[in-house]
Amino acid sequence: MNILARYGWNDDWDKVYRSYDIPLPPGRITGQYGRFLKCQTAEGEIISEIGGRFSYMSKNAADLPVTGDWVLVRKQRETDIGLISEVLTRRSWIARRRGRSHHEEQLLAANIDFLCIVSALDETLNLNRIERYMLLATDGQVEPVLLFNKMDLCENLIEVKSKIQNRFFDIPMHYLSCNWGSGLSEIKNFLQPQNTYAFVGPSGVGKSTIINYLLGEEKQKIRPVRASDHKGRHATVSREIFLTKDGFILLDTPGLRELMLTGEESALDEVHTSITAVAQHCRFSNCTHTVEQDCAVREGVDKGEIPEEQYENYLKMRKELQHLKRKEVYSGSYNPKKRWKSISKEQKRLKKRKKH
Ligand SMILES: Nc1nc2c(ncn2[C@@H]2O[C@H](COP(=O)(O)OP(=O)(O)OP(=O)(O)O)[C@@H](O)[C@H]2O)c(=O)[nH]1
Ligand SMILES: [Mg+2]
Ligand SMILES: [Zn+2]
Repeated sequence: MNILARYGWNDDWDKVYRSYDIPLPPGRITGQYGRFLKCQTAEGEIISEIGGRFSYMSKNAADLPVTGDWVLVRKQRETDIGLISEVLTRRSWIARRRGRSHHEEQLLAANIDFLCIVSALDETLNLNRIERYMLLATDGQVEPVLLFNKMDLCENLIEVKSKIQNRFFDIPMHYLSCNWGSGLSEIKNFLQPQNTYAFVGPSGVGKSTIINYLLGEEKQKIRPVRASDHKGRHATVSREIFLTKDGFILLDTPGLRELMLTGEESALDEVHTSITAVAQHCRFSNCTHTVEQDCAVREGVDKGEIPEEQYENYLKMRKELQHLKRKEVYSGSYNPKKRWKSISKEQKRLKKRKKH
């Protein structure tokens, strides 16, 4: 298999590439280090930077290349440093808002097939936070997978598992302990070669430890968590792609301190599927599930069919997204993601049609 295929290149990408009609070779960004990007091409790895004209033409930071992007790159003869002149249209991405007062989006990675949302089964476990990460996935057209690590630290595993199952019954999930070495072969069975898996989650949950295991070597730095507060000390500092011998493409990310949401309110329906399903039975089709009469969602919460904690988190996340929307309308800001979204939706639609 050629080297680009090992990094996820396929016929679909070839088609996209041809449509650009630019006589430069393609490559995949496998790491970011300040202003330099590591770019894997058929001829090998090229340390690259963003071409001046390209960076000038980009209206938004989100137009610039990130780890996982497929780009067009030209090696400069004098320095051997590559110049990136184009980012091929992204098929999927993960993006968050830069900060509380910003609504500018920060792209964390692109062209991801599965988002592995990692949690630790200790006191840092937070199901509300998992739902926030799930929004990241659905909004970026990525399939979420839940990984629950540090099983060895969980004292009431049966109880915890049933709570998790109750909340995330329709999402693939795996339990593991890197310390015991259990659950890891199950994950290997789940992974598919030539697919890109991004590992996200708070610092210290064991993202890099899992990746090291799958690599079969200690490529990734890990650091013990502080016993006092179970917080990691940010061992991983960059977003980087690793290829395993089995052909899995793994993208490690540093733990996020805070996950500011971005995206469409409609993406919430895919995260909170149990609420969406019950909401069909509300009396009003535009029910907000707060004050209306005959609200099936609130009834579901009262009857214990929808966990109260989930309902509260749904409202909170919705409020955050609505607030963001109002700000966006007010400032008339341009969201470039919408452009990629419509393109990639169109691509998916065409692909589906082809299959039938
Ligand atoms: N008890 C226990 N500790 C684990 C397990 N997996 C990883 N750890 C430990 O958790 C600590 C943090 O692991 P990392 O892999 O660095 O965590 P990370 O999620 O990559 O953290 P950042 O890179 O900071 O985002 C290390 O001390 C690991 O040895 C596990 O299954 N059980
Ligand atoms: Mg790490
Ligand atoms: Zn309702």
